[in-house]
Amino acid sequence: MKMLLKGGTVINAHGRQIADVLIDGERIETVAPQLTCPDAQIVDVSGKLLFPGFIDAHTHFDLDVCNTTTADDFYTGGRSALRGGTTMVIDFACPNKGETLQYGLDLWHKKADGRTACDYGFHMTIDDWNEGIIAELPKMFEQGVSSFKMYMTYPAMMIGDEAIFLALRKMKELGGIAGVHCENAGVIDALIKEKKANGELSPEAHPQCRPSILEAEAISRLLKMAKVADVPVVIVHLSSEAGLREVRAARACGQKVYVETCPHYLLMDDSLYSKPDFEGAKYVCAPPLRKKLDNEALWQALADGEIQTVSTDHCSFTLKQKAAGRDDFTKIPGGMPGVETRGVLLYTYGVAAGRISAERMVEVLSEAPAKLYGAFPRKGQIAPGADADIVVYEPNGKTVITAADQVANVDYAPYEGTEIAGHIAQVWLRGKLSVEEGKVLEDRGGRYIPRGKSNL
Ligand code: DUC
Ligand code: ZN
Repeated sequence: MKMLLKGGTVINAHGRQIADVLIDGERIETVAPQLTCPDAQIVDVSGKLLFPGFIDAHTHFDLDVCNTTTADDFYTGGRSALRGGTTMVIDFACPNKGETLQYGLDLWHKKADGRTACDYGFHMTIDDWNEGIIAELPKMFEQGVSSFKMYMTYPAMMIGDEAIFLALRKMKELGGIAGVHCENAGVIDALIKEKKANGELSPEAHPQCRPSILEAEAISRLLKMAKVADVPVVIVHLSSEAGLREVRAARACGQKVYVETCPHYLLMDDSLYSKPDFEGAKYVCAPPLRKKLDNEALWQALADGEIQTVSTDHCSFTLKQKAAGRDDFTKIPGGMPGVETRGVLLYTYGVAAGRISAERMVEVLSEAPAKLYGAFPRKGQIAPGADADIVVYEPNGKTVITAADQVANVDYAPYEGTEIAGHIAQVWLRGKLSVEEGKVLEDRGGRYIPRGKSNL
């Protein structure tokens, strides 16, 4: 069955045109003005903006963490993502220390296969380092996993500088790319002990134990290790101007560094941790929210091309789960929901607010993650041959974000009451109308997308 989306403005990362999009099955056949095709079903999208399906390269669905499990699994998280215009997520498969990578990958397939609304891939978390894991790395590539994650904090997952360095060398040898969570674990632990000794146990203490300079220190250390290993790296969820300065310094010396940030580091600040009645817990995540000056520095960096991608770090917990830390902020599970609102927030506060162009939005939400994580040209663009993943955006009118409206399995919305410019009218996933006016029509249509090597 052919579909012809007629009269919209097609926006790719490097330009826009008023054009019709002819879809044949799962793929885009032609993009051109005034197309006719007698055997196609016509869909009028005049006046709408057509974006390539968004890719969220940083989600945590169905993750056991902090003595609990994230509120969103692949079913609820996938629906939430798709409703927000995200047609592909790349989630972090996460074996425990002592388990094999293959066990972790098989487990993530079990969690996701047949029950996810959007397409998906997996990064592999390297939270252990031994001969077995080294031997398994090439097998990950054979199964479509070309990107890896390492942590410089969290005892359950961190592996230390020596192992990080050796893993980076392996990335160089195998052509993989690693994203790293950069925070200084030791100093954070010391600051937490001080806070506890002083009886400072509310969410307000959380950002004070994780100052931005400790993100900057870890970024600097990582980048120096990557320099010696002679390999590009990704700084995931960059939160601060201090961290950005370290990236600039490395780039000035010729190093290749990719940077991801998240909507919450662009739009929210640490004053939220002081909200009364334990409300600050809603915003506990790591790295923590920073200052308004950091928000502005990151927006500028996004506009200037210093930041390549915007993902969500979607790691959702209900208020009941957050309440585990009512008497001790270190027990608040860290993370927030985000997949459902990333696109509309970027459109509203980026494009409609005049901070970035719609093309730049497409670059950071679609094309760059597709290229960085080896899914381009199949994903990340509206072009002949690509998967027909299309977000049909109505730019007129206003909508409001509320927890009551969202399909994520969470009983609060970090952006509750925020007014949005326009709304997502339709989402097409591989040629199938899968969301219409907020209603998710296809619950389990997502497919595993094996990825090749990074080509950004
Ligand atoms: N940060 C969070 O806030 N949650 C999940 C993992 C992470 O790095
Ligand atoms: Zn994360």
